[in-house]
Amino acid sequence: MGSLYAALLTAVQRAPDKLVIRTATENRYTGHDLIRQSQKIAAALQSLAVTRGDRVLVQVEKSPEVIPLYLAVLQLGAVYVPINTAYTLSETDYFIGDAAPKVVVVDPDALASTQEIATGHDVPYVLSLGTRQDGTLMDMAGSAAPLLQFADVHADNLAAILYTSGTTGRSKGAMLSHGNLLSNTQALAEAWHFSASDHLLHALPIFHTHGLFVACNLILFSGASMTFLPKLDVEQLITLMPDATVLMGVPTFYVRLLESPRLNETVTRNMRLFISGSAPLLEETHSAFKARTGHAILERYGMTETTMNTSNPYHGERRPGTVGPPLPGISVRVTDRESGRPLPAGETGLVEIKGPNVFHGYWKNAEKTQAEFRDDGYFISGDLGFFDNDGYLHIVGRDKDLIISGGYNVYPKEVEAAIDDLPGVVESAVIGVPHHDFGEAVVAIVVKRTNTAVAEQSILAGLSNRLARYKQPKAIIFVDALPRNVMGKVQKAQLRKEYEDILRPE
Ligand code: MCA
Ligand code: AMP
Repeated sequence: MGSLYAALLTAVQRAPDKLVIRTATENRYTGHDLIRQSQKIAAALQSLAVTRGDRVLVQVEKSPEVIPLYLAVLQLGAVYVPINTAYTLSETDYFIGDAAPKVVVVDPDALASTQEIATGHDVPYVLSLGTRQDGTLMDMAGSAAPLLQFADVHADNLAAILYTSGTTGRSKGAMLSHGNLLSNTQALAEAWHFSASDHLLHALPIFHTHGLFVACNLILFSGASMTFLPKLDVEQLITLMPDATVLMGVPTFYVRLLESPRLNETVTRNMRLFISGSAPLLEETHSAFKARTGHAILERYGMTETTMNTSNPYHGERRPGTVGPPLPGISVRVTDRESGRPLPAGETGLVEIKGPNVFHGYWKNAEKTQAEFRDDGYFISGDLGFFDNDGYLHIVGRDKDLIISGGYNVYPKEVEAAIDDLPGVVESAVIGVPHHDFGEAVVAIVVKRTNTAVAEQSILAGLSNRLARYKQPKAIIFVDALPRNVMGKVQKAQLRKEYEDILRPE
């Protein structure tokens, strides 16, 4: 197994005239055009001396043009580093400093502000890419002759670094190799029976594993096609469903689809597969969807560090509330939290993963990497679960202090640190509470200094330039003191219980 790029190129070249990517209104790329455009972008990047191992950091709005850019980076053997467009400038500053990219690509509107940050980190080039095939990168590619050669990379060479929030400090970059991504794509193509006749409705962001690797790699590798939609719009999805075969989404997609009276068996009758992941799908969502459409949503389980680990079966029972057995070639075990001893079926412990999908460590962070691997090579996921007697994995909770809101991870420590820095705040505790739409939502419990005028609005205003919108609390509660145990540790479980209904609809 070698280059992910070579595998995707071979697959796309099989049907050069086929329309691979379209939007709701435009036919954008045939296989031939997609490859040609990526080769022109590769030539443009090469003219800036981008070469093997160089990072290319990309923070742009979703558009079909991002796919040839991604392919171009892979073609050069460089490392693709996608960043959430919701990040504030101060968050972006950290990622640019940490990744030390040779090139940063941003939205045309963000060019000047990013240039300033990038200069501070000695980044040689900042280019722009807009959603209307515009920007300085497009200008350079337009006049470039397509680059036909591609880097002869090994399976262990890095293809991408994806940042995932850290439980203690700042986000860590998960280093994913060509072998990681290609092996997982092959495993998913087989497990989910993907073929050239598939058409995916793509409404996820493309800066995370789910929307980029699970969705796009799989479509290109299968010689299939997709409709690229800028964001989730359930009415648009339902309108497009009769011409599609697959949807991938986070649980919020399915909760919102069910809110539409137009969702029924007729509109979904050409669909062969609805896939859910990134956060737990409630059993009630699974059964309501089955009752309304006749389709059993296929739930799978993954992580940025490992891409996909387990999946409910394509044929056979898709068991609600479980994430299914391990994918072929991947070992998953459940161990005792303290001793690390593997546990039998039925007993809950830490979920650990080993296989060709498991990442190569955290970028510039050997210490953290070492802490999260067992001596025998298993990666400690930080999720808690158990296997049932039929080998289906049940994720029952998290050992890590993590909130997953609408499929986005929020690390309470990061939000607490930002709140605690604000004037008038003594301390805070950030928790996730049930939310009908996002699954979990961020809530902050704050202790303020006596006689200060700190209010919910002043805290939100103080956070607005520091934290991406999805990390900001949906509610702020003021208390006199945080509950602590004898060791002085804040009792988050108690807070979660106390405020579990705070965001439930009346
Ligand atoms: C938007 N907002 C959110 C979220 N999204 N707040 C909390 N959590 C969120 N996820 C904010 C907006 O800024 C806005 O704030 C308000 O909530 C309402 O926004 P809305 O228009 O409803 O949002 P949307 O554009 O419809 O987005 C909701 C969404 C989206 C469709 C659930 O967040 C989404 O696409 N999530 C998918 C994330 C994803 O791809 N995760 C995969 C990670 P205001 O109005 O106040 O400004 S990869 C992964 O986890 C692993 C590897 C895996 O297994 O896949
Ligand atoms: P990320 O750090 O964005 O890669 O998120 C990975 C985390 O998402 C995992 O460690 C799990 O906690 C969670 N996750 C992903 N898929 C599922 C699922 N189907 N059910 C429950 N949790 C999930």
